[in-house]
Amino acid sequence: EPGGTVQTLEPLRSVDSIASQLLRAEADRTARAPLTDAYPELDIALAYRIQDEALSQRIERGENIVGVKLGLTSPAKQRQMGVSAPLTAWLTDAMTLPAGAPLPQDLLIHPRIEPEITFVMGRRLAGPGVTAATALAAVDRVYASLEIIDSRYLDFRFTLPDVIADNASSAYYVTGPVGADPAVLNLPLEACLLEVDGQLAATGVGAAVQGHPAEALAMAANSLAERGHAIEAGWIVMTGGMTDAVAAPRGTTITAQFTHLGSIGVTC
Ligand code: 0L1
Ligand code: MG
Repeated sequence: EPGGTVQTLEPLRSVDSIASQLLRAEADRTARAPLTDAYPELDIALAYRIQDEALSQRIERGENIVGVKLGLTSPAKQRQMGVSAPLTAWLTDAMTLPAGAPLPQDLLIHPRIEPEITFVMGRRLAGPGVTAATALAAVDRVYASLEIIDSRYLDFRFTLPDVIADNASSAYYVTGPVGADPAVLNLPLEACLLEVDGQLAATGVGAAVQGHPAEALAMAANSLAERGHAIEAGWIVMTGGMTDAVAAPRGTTITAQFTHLGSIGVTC
């Protein structure tokens, strides 16, 4: 074939090795070309097999699953990344950044930060057929959070299957100080101001996340069910960035102030 750069992905042999390559890029802080440059036939189903294999490798090295996150649930994030559908990815305890802890820049490639509404589940939630109302009824507490994302792809350039395989650019997350009863908050109207070094950088509301963050939670339960997974009691579910993500270079301070869910700051 002229050019000869397009290879054929052999799924059964390649899932393990691609998952290892992505975890290696993370450990080595080396951004790489998107998988679809070499494997244009990578589809969403195979991308989730790579994501799940990478999770198995994380568990083998001692990490514990603490929940799931959604990505690309808001129009702002979909536009920013040029991707038009949401996705789910895994959260482990290695991704937890305690409040007040500085961002471990030495472990990151090109971090960005985005504000999110995060649920802590009181009950197990299993699709299919989960609605926003049944999803919200399974929630114990709602928190503000900041997600630190760090794509393993050069310049955050990727397609939907690429970013699924890369666990939705997962790196760290910080949870805010207020755990509210979801029944007392109007989540679509819960607003957030995102500031970089005290300057307003972006604003968002809960409605940016699929109209209501509980819609995103229902979507996660239903799409995980297609792959045989449920959202377990005690897990956290991050519902997706409410605004564009902002760059988090060393030395900046990034703060999110929420209407009722308190403020969170990260020193980068
Ligand atoms: O919350 C989100 O929408 C995260 C999306 C992850 C993909 C990315 O922007 O790198
Ligand atoms: Mg996010």
